[in-house]
Amino acid sequence: MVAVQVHLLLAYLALLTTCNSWIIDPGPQVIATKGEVWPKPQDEAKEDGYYILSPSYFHFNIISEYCSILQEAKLRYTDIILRDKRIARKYSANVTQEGIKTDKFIGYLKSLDVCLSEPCTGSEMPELYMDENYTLTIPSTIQEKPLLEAKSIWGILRGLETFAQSVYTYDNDANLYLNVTKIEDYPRFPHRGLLLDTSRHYLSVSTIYKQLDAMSYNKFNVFHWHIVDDQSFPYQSAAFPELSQKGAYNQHQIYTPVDVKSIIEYARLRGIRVVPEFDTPGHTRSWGEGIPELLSSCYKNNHITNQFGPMDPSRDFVFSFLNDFWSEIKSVFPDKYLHLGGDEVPFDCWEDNPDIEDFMTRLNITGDYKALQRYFMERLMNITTSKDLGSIVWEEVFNAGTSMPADAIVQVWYSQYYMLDQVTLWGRRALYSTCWYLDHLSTGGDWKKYYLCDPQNFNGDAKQLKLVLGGEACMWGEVVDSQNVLQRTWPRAAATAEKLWSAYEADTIEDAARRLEEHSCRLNKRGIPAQPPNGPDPGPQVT
Ligand code: CP6
Repeated sequence: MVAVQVHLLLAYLALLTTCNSWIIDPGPQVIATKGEVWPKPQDEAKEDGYYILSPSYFHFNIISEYCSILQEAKLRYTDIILRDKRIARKYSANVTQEGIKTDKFIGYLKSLDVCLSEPCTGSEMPELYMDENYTLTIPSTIQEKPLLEAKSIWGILRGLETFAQSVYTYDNDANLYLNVTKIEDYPRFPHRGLLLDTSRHYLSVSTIYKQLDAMSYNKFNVFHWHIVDDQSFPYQSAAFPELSQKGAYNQHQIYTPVDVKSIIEYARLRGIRVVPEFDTPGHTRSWGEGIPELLSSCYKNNHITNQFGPMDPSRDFVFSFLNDFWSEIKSVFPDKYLHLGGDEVPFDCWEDNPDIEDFMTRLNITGDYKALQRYFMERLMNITTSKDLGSIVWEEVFNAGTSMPADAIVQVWYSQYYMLDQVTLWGRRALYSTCWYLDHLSTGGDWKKYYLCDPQNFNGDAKQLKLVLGGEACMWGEVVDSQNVLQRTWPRAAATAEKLWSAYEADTIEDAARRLEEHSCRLNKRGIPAQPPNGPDPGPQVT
């Protein structure tokens, strides 16, 4: 008898020490949703009536001319659904038909008709302003056919993602459920980007693939590849192999032409543009390892030092190099737009350099380093424009008063909304990033801060607001590499994704928190190591 009591006491003590929730009130839980889509569709009507996906028969029924992008997508999404179905087979033996046949149960869903109404050649490239609209109808009777419909292949890709997300399961019952739904969906902004920096730390090609997977699960459509910077030059150039031979961290941490091609193709199949950034004239130290003549030499007390500053605008060689370099980039990267950088140009090495001083005297801009910065970017944009390339530049280029081609796009990363007002007042198209710096960490739930930002929250007129093309979440590479970049990006970047895709104020923070709980879990199931979005309770409200 005593022995039993001791036993019980020990068990009770063990509970006290291991189950903290018995002692501490865990507070309100964020309960995950079921089958809610992230980012939230523009127009969605859902009903309680539901189907169960027929475990062994479910398939996508493609109604279109042969389209390789669509065939590949069919395989991917069949796989995503089948992965859940394998679990379903394991468990569904325990579920009786009676158990699920309530009055809301409509029937078993054997297929989804996927109808691409305009021809697809298979060689389409995603581009700015591409058509991403689609409609998804899961009808309320078995007489009608479930249908995903779009004019363009990009709309079909977005719709397949929505369909896969709409399918849900319950614990201990892994049938695949799908509610009666009618969705008409399209993006709010045409440019929805994620910046990844592969210079401060190298990211493996497989990590970039994972990022592209995760981007497609969030309907992002631009991979802004900040490929080189001061710290390393991993891009292997065919015309200038010395750049990566000397400027990469080592000869394993490079992107070969085959790697680059594969990444562009992987992105294309997911409706994602690859916009590479070769940032000049600042942030170029690694270029100088291979080709030192590109950079301005720094001077101290009228003596040359072994330090280098930004690219040297006084040398014609620099521009003839850039002309050849950008010719190669145009042939490697198919997107119409390329990112020219132009941010954070430090003037100190320009200031003490006698050749640059002479040059500025000749240009009649003595002492005006902003004018020199303008000169560099204008000459660079003459080169890119002559190659019929569109230019994206950081906000400093606009601030310096640089003349830009009419189709240039200005990316605001430092200033608040008023800069969007300025840029668009001058009739320029703009991208916003200031509020979406993923390398700035704060305690759990910091996605809320991203969710409260909106790139049209400034007092512009309708014409100005239309010039805001969207924005980008920025994952700079100083403190991330292949080991942690996915965890740090997801699900935090999902907040940006929803702001850029969904309607203005599409959801409240509280409901978004529930939906993001489900979405993170979904990313985990699909092999993306997203971190917990909320912590154990909703946390303090962000103001
Ligand atoms: N690298 C480059 C960076 C940054 C920029 N350009 C940057 C600056 C400040 C912050 C975050 C990132 N690391 N090339 C500015 C666009 Cl807070």
